[in-house]
Amino acid sequence: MQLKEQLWELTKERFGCGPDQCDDHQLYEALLLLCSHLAAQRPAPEGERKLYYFSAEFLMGKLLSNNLLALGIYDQVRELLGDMGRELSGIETMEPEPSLGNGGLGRLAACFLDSIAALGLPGDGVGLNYHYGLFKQKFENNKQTELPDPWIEPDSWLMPTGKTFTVPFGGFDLQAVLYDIAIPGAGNKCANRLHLFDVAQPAQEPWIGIRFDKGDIAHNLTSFLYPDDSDEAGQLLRVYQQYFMVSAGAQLILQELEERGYTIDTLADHVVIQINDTHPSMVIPELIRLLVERGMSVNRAIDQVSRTCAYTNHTILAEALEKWPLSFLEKAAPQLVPVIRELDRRVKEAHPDPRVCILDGQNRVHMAHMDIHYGFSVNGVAALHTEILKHSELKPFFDLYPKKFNNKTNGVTFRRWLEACDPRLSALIDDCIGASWRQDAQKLEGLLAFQEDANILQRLLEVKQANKQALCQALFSRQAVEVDPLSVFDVQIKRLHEYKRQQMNALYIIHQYLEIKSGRLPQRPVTVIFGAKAAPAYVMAKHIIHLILCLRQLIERDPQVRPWLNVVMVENYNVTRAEQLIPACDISEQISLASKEASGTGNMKFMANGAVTLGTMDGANVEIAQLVGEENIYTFGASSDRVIGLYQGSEPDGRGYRPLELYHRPNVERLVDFLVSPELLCVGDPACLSALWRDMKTKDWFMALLDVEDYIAVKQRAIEDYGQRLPWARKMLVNIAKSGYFSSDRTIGQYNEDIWHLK
Ligand code: 26Q
Repeated sequence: MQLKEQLWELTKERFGCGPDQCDDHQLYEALLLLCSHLAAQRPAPEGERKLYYFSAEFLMGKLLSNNLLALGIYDQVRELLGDMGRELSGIETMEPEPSLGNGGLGRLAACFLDSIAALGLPGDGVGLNYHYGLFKQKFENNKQTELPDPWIEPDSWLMPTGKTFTVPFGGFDLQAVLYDIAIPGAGNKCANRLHLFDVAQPAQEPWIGIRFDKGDIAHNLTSFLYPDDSDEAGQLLRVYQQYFMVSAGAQLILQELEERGYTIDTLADHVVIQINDTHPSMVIPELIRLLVERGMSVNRAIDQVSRTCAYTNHTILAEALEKWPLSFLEKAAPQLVPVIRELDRRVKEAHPDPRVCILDGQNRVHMAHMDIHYGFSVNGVAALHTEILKHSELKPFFDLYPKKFNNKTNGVTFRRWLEACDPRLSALIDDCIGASWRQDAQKLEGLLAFQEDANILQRLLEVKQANKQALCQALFSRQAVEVDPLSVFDVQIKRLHEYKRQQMNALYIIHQYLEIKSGRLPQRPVTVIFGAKAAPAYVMAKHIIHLILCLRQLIERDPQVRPWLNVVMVENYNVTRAEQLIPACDISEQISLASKEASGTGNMKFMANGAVTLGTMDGANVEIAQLVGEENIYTFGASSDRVIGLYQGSEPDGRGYRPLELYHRPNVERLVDFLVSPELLCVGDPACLSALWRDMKTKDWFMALLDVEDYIAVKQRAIEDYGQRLPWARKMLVNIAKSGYFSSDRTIGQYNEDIWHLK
C-alpha cells in the first residue's frame, strides 16, 4: 500500500477524517503510528554475536524526523504534507522531547544507537523508562527554578513487549516490565531496539515540584532521572535504580541467549555488554550470580562474564567516580554482596596494592575498579582523555592490564546533527560534492576543493545568515528576546559545571561591558548565547546562572551597551533547542579547564555546522585542532600537563594554584570585583553574587583566573577575524570538511572492530 493510503487509513480509523482535516497533534499521532508500524515490521540485524549497550541514560531527543529519515520516507512525507499546505516542522513541535539523560553521556548513547542500527549491527540499548526526564528549567527573578517534565503521552514511541522479569531486592521483589523503542537503521531494512524497564505500578499522582517520596521504591523507582552532581539524599534510590536495570537486563540477555539456541557456557561468544560509565557496573556481579544460580561454577562464571563485559570511562573528575557504601548494596541487593566480596578477595590476593582494590578500607565498592578487573576492555572517549587515564588517573590499572586500555574518540550522528538540523547547509553541501556524504561523512573532505571558490564561500555565509535569522525569530517568539542577526553569535551550550567555565565567559562579558562603558567600542556587535541547566543541588552552578541572568538584565537596560553586547540565556536548554542553536553559531565555546572535559561532543556538532571553535586543548578539541590546523581554530589557555602539575602542587614552587595572586593583576581584579559592584548588586542577589566572588578569589577550583586573560585576548582576535568575511567562510568550510572524522558511524565502526567483533 502506498504511504498516502496508509496515512489516510490511519487517520480515518483514529479520527474519522482524512489527514487534511487533522490538526497538528492528530497528524503527529498518525505519523508516529505510521513510523512505529513500519519499524516494528523490520527484522533485527543478523549475527552470531549481539551487543547490549547498558546505560542509565539515553537522551534521545525528538524521534519523528529521525525515524522518518531512517525509514526512508522523510521526503515523501514532507511532500505529502506540503500538498495539504502543512509543514513537518509545525507537526514536530507537537512531540514532547524524551529527556532521559543529563547531557553528553546520555546523548552519546543515543547517537550510538543510531549508528549501530545504520551500520546494520545487532545491538540493543538497555536502560530505564523514567517517567520524568531531566527537569524543565524556568527562570524567575534571575534564578533557575525546576519543574517536572512528563513526556509519556497515551501515544508515544514506547511499545509494550509483554515481557516481565522479577528483580529481587533485599526484603521484596519487584516486577520489571519491558517497553521497547524501535531504532530503525538508516539506509537498510533492519531495526534494533532500545529496551527500557519500568516498574509495574508507577506512581500516578501529578507532581507539583520535583520532590517525591524517595522511600517508596515500588512506585517511584522509575519516576525520575537523576541529575548529575545531585545531593546525597536519594543515593540509595539511585542504587535501587541501577540494580533494577542491570538485573532485568541480565535476565533478558540470558533469555535471548537461550531463544537464539545457545547455552550459557557460550555467553562470551554470543554476547557483548558495553557498560556506559559505572552506572550499570552491577551487571558484572549480577550476571555472575545468575550463571552460578543456573549451575555454572564460580570460576567459569567469572571467566565468562569477564570476557563479555567492556567498560567506557567518561570522566576524570575524581568526585564523579562512583563508590557505593557496601551497606547500600546490603540493603538493595544483598545477594550481590557475597559475589562482590569474592571478586574483591581475588583482586587482593593477586594484587595487594590498595589503589586497585574493589572494597576499600571504608567498605565502599569502587565500581570502576570492578569493571577494569572483570571486564576485557577499558576505553576513554578522546585521545587526550585516554592518555590521562593511562598515565595518571588509572595508572596502577594500566600497569596491570596495558592491553585492556584503548581509545574510542566520541562521535555524533550526522543524520541528526547535520542532515536534519541544518537542511540549508546540507543542500549546499549536496550542490558541491553530491549526496554521498550522507552515507559516509568522511566524504565531506571533498569540500576542501572549494576553499578558493568565492561563490561557494559566499553561499556558505548566506546559509549561516539564514540560520541566524531563523534563530532570532525563534528566540523572539519563545522568550521575547531581541537579537541582532548581524552580530557575531558566540554560543556556549552545555550542562552548567564549574569545570566547563561558563563563569570565565561571564568575565569576558564583564570585560566587554566595562570597555564599552569607558568609551572603547568593539569592532562589531556580539551576542553571547548560553544554554545550561544546573543540577538542583549544585549551589555554585546556580550562582553562575544567576550571574549570567543579572548581566543580561544590566546590559539590556543600558542603551549605551545594548547595541554592542547582548547576553542571551536560552531557557530550558535541551536537545531540541540545541538543534536550533548549533546551525546558527559563529563561534563555538569549548573552554573547559584542560584535562577536565573527557571529550565533549557539542564541539563536534558545532564544527560540522560551520562554527569555528574557541577552545582549550582539552578533550576532543585537541583532535579538532589537529584536523583543521591552527589557522582554523582559536586555542588558548594552560595545557593539560600544566594543569595536572598545578593540581599536584608541583608548580611553580610546590605551592600549587593560588588564585589570589592572579586576582591581584589589575585587569583581573576589576573583572572579578564587578560581581559585587553596585551596578550588579542592584539587579542581583547579594548573597549569591558575593559567594561567587569569594569563591573565585580564594578557591577557583577550575582555574578560571589562570586562563581568563588569554581567553579574552584570543576571543577578541576571533571576533576581529570574523569581519573578513571570505577568509572566515574558508575557516567554516575547512571545519565542515574535516568534521567527518567525528561521525559516530566511525566511532561505532572502531568499537566493533576492536571490542565487539559483531560481524
Ligand atoms: C552519578 C551518580 C549519581 C548521580 C548521577 C551521576 C551521574 C550522572 C550523569 C554522573 C555523570 C553523568 C554524566 C556524565 C557525562 O555526561 N559525561 C560526559 O560524557 C560525554 C560523552 O563521553 C563526554 O563528551 C563529556 O566530556 C563528559 O563530561
